[in-house]
Amino acid sequence: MIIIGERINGMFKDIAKAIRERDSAVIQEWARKQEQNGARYLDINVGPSSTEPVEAMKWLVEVTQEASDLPLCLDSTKYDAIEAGLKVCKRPAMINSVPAEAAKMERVFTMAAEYGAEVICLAMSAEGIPKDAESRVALAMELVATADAFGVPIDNLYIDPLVLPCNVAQDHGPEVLETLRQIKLISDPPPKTVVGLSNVSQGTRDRELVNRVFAVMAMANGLDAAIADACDDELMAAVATARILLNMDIYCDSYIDVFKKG
Ligand code: THG
Repeated sequence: MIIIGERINGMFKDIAKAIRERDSAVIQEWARKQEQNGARYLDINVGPSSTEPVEAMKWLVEVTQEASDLPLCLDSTKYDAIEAGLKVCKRPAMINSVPAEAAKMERVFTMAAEYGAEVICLAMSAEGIPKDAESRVALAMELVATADAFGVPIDNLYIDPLVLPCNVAQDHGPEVLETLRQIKLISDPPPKTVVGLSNVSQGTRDRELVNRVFAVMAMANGLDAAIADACDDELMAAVATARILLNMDIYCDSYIDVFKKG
């Protein structure tokens, strides 16, 4: 499974402060730490409180790239900020994200085609996030068809069924897992899948345990990628172990070390 390091996000107080003070050292330390621990992409999100999201995104991308060669996952609902980030990305990036809404799909898929970017597609519409798997899959199909019409190849798409905190939306858990399974049946080749893993444990006790257990359940249902805490060693070990048990890697005594080195 591909880990997209979640930590460079203004939702975290230290990152919000670093963005305000333009303190590149804090950002670059998190970039290096996540890469060393096995992240394959870095999520870049200026956070909900940024007063200048376009400038902040550009700065975050630039300073992150000074510390790491990993591809970036530009995470914002403000498409001007995403575009500012794409303009300064040295490597093809991932756009995070677009819902199944016509005007937003046009804006995002046009950018994705122009910049050769991958796209995270959210199984939600203007009406919100549906509960049942069938409705989530129907939205995924709409996103896949629209991406194709704008010239974005299916290999560049990640469907996100949208994970909600289990303490307020417990009944969504099985629907998310079923969505992951069914996405693999909608086309050949199918799109990839991704979740925001830490959402599942927001407001719960022993968050790391909740995250780890959900990660392996989602992997058993075909999950390809997760925006997650790459610095949680136990999570990374659980993911490496699940890859062995799902026959995705060859078993050997040093498999966890091998996974960490990428
Ligand atoms: N799907 C997609 N993108 C996403 C999400 C998703 N991006 C953002 C988010 N969800 C994934 N990233 C995080 C990052 C942090 C947390 C959860 C998800 C988190 N933060 C602490 C909290 O809210 O309790 C912050 C507190 C602190 O300062 O320590 O849990 O689903 N496509």
